[in-house]
Amino acid sequence: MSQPGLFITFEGGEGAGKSTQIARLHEWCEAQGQSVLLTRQPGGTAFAEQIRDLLLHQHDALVDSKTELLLLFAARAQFLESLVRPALAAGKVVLCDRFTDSTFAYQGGGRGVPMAEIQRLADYVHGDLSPDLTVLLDLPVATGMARAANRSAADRIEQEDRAFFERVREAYQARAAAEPDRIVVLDAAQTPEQVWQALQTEVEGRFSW
Ligand code: Z5A
Repeated sequence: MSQPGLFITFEGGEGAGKSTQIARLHEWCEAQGQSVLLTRQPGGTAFAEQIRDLLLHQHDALVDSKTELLLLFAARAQFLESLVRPALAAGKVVLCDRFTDSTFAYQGGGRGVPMAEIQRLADYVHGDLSPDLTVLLDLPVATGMARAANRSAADRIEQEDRAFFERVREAYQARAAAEPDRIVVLDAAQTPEQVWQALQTEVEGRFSW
């Protein structure tokens, strides 16, 4: 879709450093004079943040994978219509911590939901909207889990086992191989400064600000 703004999404497994790098890019974009919307998935609006709570908190009942998928896309539909599309139309740079590649990786790769079903929902909910750039921070699962272990208690999805996160990583890598123009893969095992240098080079090379 041709729009005045730019839509940049960040993806990766546990502890890949998305929050760290997105914060640096946010600061840098503003220093270039860009107006930035920093947001996340699931969530981003008050309504969608309530769906995020439902998705990430522990529940007594098992959450069926179809229910999880539909809640993710319900939150996403609200988020796109009320937040992202207006921001892009106003010429903003939208930086989003996770988007639909997460759904292909976690629900598709991790849970085994058929990719074609996810694609059908994505087509319906996205319409003609697609990220201009997706930054995939790729990291061995064990390294990411060790980093994540140092922070707050694991949420419902973070409690999955290592095999789940290996499937997530493989699904991300498959998507990057299928869409090399949109998805740039950065080696997230480097230091934060090295990852940032690679990210800045990529952004500067693509967008003329
Ligand atoms: N989910 C889903 O299943 N389906 C979907 O469609 C969507 C999401 C959209 C959201 O979790 C969960 O929802 C997520 C997928 C699922 N669950 N899992 N697993 P979230 O957004 O709350 O959390 P997260 O996305 O998993 O983020 P994170 O694990 O907290 O990590 P991060 O943002 O990528 O990393 P960070 O906070 O920047 O860094 C983590 C730690 O590592 C921190 O102590 C840093 O200081 C450190 N760090 C960062 N970079 C480095 C480097 N380069 N070297 C060493 N240490 C570093």
